[in-house]
Amino acid sequence: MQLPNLSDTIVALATAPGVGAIAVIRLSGSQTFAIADAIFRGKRPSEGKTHTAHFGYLIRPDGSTVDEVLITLFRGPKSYTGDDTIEISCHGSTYLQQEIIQVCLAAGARMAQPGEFTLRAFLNGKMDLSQAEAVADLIASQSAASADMALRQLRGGFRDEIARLRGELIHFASLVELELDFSEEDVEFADRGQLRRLIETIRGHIGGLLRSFDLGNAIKTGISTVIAGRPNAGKSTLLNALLNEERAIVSDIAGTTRDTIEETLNINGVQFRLIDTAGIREAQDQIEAIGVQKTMEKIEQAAIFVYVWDVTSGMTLADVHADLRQLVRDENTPYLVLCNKMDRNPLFQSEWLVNPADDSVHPYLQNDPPADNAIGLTLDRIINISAKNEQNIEYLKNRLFEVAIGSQTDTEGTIVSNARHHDALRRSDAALADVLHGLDSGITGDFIAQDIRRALTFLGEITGEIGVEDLLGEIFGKFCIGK
Ligand SMILES: Nc1nc2c(ncn2[C@@H]2O[C@H](COP(=O)(O)OP(=O)(O)OP(=O)(O)O)[C@@H](O)[C@H]2O)c(=O)[nH]1
Ligand SMILES: [Mg+2]
Repeated sequence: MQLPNLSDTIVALATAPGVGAIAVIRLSGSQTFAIADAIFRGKRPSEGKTHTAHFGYLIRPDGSTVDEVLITLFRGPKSYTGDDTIEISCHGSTYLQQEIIQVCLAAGARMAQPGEFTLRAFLNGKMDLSQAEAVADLIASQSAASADMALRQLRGGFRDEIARLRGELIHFASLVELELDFSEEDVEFADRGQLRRLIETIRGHIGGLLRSFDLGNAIKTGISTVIAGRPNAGKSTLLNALLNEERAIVSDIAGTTRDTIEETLNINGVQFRLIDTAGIREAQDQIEAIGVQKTMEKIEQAAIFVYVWDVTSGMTLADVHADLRQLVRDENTPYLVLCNKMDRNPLFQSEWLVNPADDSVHPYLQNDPPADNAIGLTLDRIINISAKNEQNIEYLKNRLFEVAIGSQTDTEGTIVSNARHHDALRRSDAALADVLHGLDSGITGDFIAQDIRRALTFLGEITGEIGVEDLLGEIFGKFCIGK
């Protein structure tokens, strides 16, 4: 994709399209102040100081007034894009917005492409590529956790970390390359043992970043939480209780829910995508069979699996265990077992329920432990609830949060949330693995240096220092216009 002409002065609506109290139109590029002088009646923009706001009138080429506006001046390089920039705050009618943009176009600006303001900020060195991508994530964020994550990246957390890793590698790459200049003398400037330890440390670090992607991606897109179990267990009642809204149809007829129902729920600032499913059993008809099939697919893609057990149904914990073994194919998927309808079974109304975190042994685990417990069912995964009476629902929400996020949010560590970054890290890690293989098999310095350079290139792609020209169109094309 070809990059737009960066010497043009560009204009776009910066606020959301539609009617609002105020709209902001942004103008940026070398001709910004010349254009502003032509279209603004008030203090001459070109004579104004940077970072000042001025009241005046926006006028058409024929001298007629479009609107009363406030303009804010930013002289490059101290602006978002790094170029001269003016923001025009006008009254928020869609007609006025369009009219002002037309006036700017007539005076010599052109319409900005999606993400072009941020593209310029990147090319002018105002931010690196990972920060520019964080801008898009921040705009798209729908929960406190995803906004925090994007903000951390925007502030350069990831950039600094990558720069540190690269710095260490560059040092060694240059030592190894120096050896090549003295190849006849058979010297080793780069201590091989030290190099190995460094590569191992860096790989350990990259491994942590790679692992954080699951969480990062889940925070960005919402944590898919699948509610499943046998028919009539109370899954839809639970969905409603969690949402505090009568979202799904509830009835005492087994097989009420046939299609999956998806709703989002914010728990402590993290977005969960709750998915209520059709109860699992031998389907009675074709439609139900499709529903059960869909349930199985959802469980496979789930980040968290919530199994609802009706404790009035006569099902034992061993039965539950058998269900779980069958349903949870990926043993890394965290799950919770909910003993629902506890209001109707005295066994589940012991002291244990009043304080579910108490570590006294759950009556069912004590009396009826699963024979092999192959899935590692433990007490802290079992929660007594009454979906209908909304008992222990708050506790369940906290447990969902803990299971999804664990202790990972208290660490200030970097969380990778961008698939492009994940891919670059993966390739960099593979190149470093090659370095280690090379050291093991005693290959010559020039091959080792080559592999280190390869790892460096992949890391450099994350921040945009290296070889990303082809990617820019794709990355910035996903932005909204005006950013
Ligand atoms: N006493 C009691 N009844 C409950 C509780 N939770 C659900 N029920 C009842 O159990 C029946 C089934 O509830 P649903 O929520 O429709 O069950 P489901 O698992 O969605 O069922 P399907 O969609 O058919 O798979 C309804 O009559 C609910 O009122 C509970 O905590 N206590
Ligand atoms: Mg249902």
